[in-house]
Amino acid sequence: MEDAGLRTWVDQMGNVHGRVEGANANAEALLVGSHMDTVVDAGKFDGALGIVSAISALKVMHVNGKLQNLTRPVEVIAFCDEEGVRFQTTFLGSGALAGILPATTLEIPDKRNVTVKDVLKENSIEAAEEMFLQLKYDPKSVWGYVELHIEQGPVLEQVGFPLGVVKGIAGQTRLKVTVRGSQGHAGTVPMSMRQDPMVAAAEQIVLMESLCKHPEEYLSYDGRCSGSSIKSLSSSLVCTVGEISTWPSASNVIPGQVTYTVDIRAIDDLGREAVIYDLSNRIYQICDKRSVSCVIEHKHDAGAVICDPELSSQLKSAAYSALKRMEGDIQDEVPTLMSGAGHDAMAMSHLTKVGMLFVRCRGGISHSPQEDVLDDDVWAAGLATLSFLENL
Ligand code: HGY
Ligand code: MN
Ligand code: MN
Ligand code: MN
Repeated sequence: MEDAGLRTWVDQMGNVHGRVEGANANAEALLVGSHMDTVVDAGKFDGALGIVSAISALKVMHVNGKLQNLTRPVEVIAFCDEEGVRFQTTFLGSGALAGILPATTLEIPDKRNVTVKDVLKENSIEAAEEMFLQLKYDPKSVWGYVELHIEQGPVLEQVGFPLGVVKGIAGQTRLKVTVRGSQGHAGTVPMSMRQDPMVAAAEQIVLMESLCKHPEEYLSYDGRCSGSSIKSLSSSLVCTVGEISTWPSASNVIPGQVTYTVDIRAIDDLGREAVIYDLSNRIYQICDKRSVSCVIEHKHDAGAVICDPELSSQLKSAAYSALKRMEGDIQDEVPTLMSGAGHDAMAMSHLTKVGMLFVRCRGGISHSPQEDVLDDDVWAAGLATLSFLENL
């Protein structure tokens, strides 16, 4: 970031910042960036591409002596812990700047040099509140937040367009379900006498899949969300069990405990809440039927976000001018699309208006080493970022 002419620092949460004041240091700042952490066994572009595009565009301006033309301060932020893989929460870095505490107590899997050890290790909310409040940005000092990100979905590839403007981001909930039964000898306990949490969890997970494929067959109108909202759910409702662990995890022991994660997303917040309410009841019913117990922890919740129309139209013109610079005239309109994936922009929307620009990614594959982009699309993304900054 320094060789792009930026003043740099790392904050207490572990976010990396690079800032240039531009022509008017008192103006509200544009924040631009994405996350530097990844999921396990990830690709190379999720998060990183947004950070590198922002730094590269500023570096071009710096090399051409144009940073002083920026009409307002611009701050690049590489957020930590957007994926929520390490502490079982998410948006820890961007949430700190936006002043939103993690939804629940943080699970710290290992006590070794935790990045924010003074706060998270004791897991004391008072200390976390103290630190989060120190990090929180003053909304009056921020003009907006823009994030460039790979689409992580198939739409841009289907429509044959390198860039797209994000209309909104689906809401998301993370649950942790712990099912407890009676641990026993695999060879001696008759099937009719088992209280096996593994089979209960398996039944719950299969149920989850069919409920999320056909919500209208499961959810009844209960005043919480309208019939139309339940109908519209199936277009965006997705549910994933990504992690499962069992204790004592030995092939000849009927498990005593099984724990699994649930990740539920939908564009409609009321619909998502109705799904979680109904699903929770069905999880408990399966436990009763199988004489096992369970605890459902609500680990994280982020409501759906609508991107700011003004920022979005500026991003659309920036994408348009980038593609014109590359290909001469372009016929089609820059597409707009929803994001099923979550982004730091969800946390930053609690602080300021947000806009996002998507870059096509091969096969829509992400959260996998197969994640890939076309060089020309990355070039277009960089040019679009540059054009956005030049027309701030
Ligand atoms: O899970 C997500 O949607 C994002 O990759 N954090
Ligand atoms: Mn991700
Ligand atoms: Mn991401
Ligand atoms: Mn034995």
